Amino acid sequence: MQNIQNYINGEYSNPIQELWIDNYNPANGEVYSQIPNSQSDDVEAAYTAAKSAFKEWSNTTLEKRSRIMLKISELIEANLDKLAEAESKDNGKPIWLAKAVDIPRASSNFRFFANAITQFASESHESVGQNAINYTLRQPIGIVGCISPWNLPLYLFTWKIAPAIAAGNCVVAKPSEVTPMTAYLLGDICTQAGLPKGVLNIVHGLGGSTGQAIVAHPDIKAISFTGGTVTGAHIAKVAAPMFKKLSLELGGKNPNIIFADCDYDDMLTTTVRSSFANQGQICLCGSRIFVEETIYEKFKADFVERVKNLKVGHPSAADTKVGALVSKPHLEKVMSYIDIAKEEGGNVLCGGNKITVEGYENGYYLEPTVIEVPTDECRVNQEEIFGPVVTIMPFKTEEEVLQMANKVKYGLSSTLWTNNLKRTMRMSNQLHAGIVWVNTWLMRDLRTPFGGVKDSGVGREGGFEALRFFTEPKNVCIKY
Ligand code: TXE
Repeated sequence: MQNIQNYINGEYSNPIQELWIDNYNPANGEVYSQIPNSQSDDVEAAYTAAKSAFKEWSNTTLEKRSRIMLKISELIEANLDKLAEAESKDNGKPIWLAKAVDIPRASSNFRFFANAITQFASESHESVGQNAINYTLRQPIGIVGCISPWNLPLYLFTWKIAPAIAAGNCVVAKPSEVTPMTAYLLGDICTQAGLPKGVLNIVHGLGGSTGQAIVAHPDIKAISFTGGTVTGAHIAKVAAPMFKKLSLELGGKNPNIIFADCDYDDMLTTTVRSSFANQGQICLCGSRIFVEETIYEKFKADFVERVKNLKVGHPSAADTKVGALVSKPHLEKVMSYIDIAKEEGGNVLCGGNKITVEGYENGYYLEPTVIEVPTDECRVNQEEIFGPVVTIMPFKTEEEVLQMANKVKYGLSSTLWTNNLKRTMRMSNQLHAGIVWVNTWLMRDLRTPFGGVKDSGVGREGGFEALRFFTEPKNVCIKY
């Protein structure tokens, strides 16, 4: 049994009150490690370490910050196999996916922000006729909190930490209690890279105890959070009276809109991926598929055939396309939606059942599931399921599909398949979403703003948006 420890002031330590939580391997349902359930005293220790590091770190040259971050990036790459194995064991995702996407992306996050900070410029405004010049200082906030979820563990953890420290802040960070392992390993990598003690502090534990203590800490002045919408709303409530800066990246129920004039094969292949990548546990997955009536029956047949052929299996098997869901409660939540769909008159075209993988009978495996829904207003079409379950239904006109696409409380991403330029422009303008992909999905350029509208959150991450979030602008006006 491997015990995970907090990483505070550059050192690993047990939680002060010695409270521990079991950590499960979703591929076989077994407890394989224990993690701290840190309390407010642990968070206070992390805060104190961050505070004592802040003066020096915020005055460290950009070149030096950048050099250390590039070293972290290199070390993540050098530990690719070890980190990918840990991620896969913790999360249930296929190991090839962790190796090809999650861990390389964590490395890119540090590399990207190591470079971005050296290009981050602020504005100046000459007050013509008044003999004055204004310039804007972009100062680090101080101590910031980063709280991340379980679906893309190291990828999303570093997506917050990298811009935070690049901008000169010191961080108290909490990964999800469901997938703590790669965040734990990151501590050692930061030490090896020469990150000064206290710049990054990692406390493990439950949302209601550790996470709550970070959000409620009066001197942690900004919170960057990715997770569920209900949790995001709670965090906003706790943080509001303290006027904290908040970046909330929450859930999604993203439309995947397919017009008959699209490049069909490309669309079909990508739609399988956008539906079931990472077991459908990505906030950007296209979980509501709308297909133009004239190609609906053909699409339905082709899509279901492809989905039936997706191999569900142990995350370490090379041919596994769909691994295990992250946890037992999550599997149960996702399966409950399949029952709800049936009650609502949905037609399960394929999947819908728990799978037993030989040798791993207690793992959390579910067949990729496609549900044809009678109306866009049913619960499975409105609520975030966050698993390998998608809905499909036909549409007749652009106006009709636009209305259905927008008629949900979420607004994270949208995917549009068409070769009609005017329609692309019209629809991109009108879709309620922070991101619109046209003839592609999850193509990311780290310079672009990332985030959602409506219940998908507030604020944007990515590029200079993230550096703006993690700095306070100060206007200096000099009369001469
Ligand atoms: O997320 P939580 P859960 C969605 C998805 C999923 C649902 C719930 O629909 O089924 O959310 O998942 C920490 N104060 N997404 O319950 O609880 C928690 O410890 C401070 C979408 O697992 O939001 C973890 O570190 N922190 C999503 C993080 O918040 C708190 C990814 C996220 O956990 C806290 C994951 C509190 N009171 C789930 N309570 C996405 N946007 O990609 C919990 N946390």
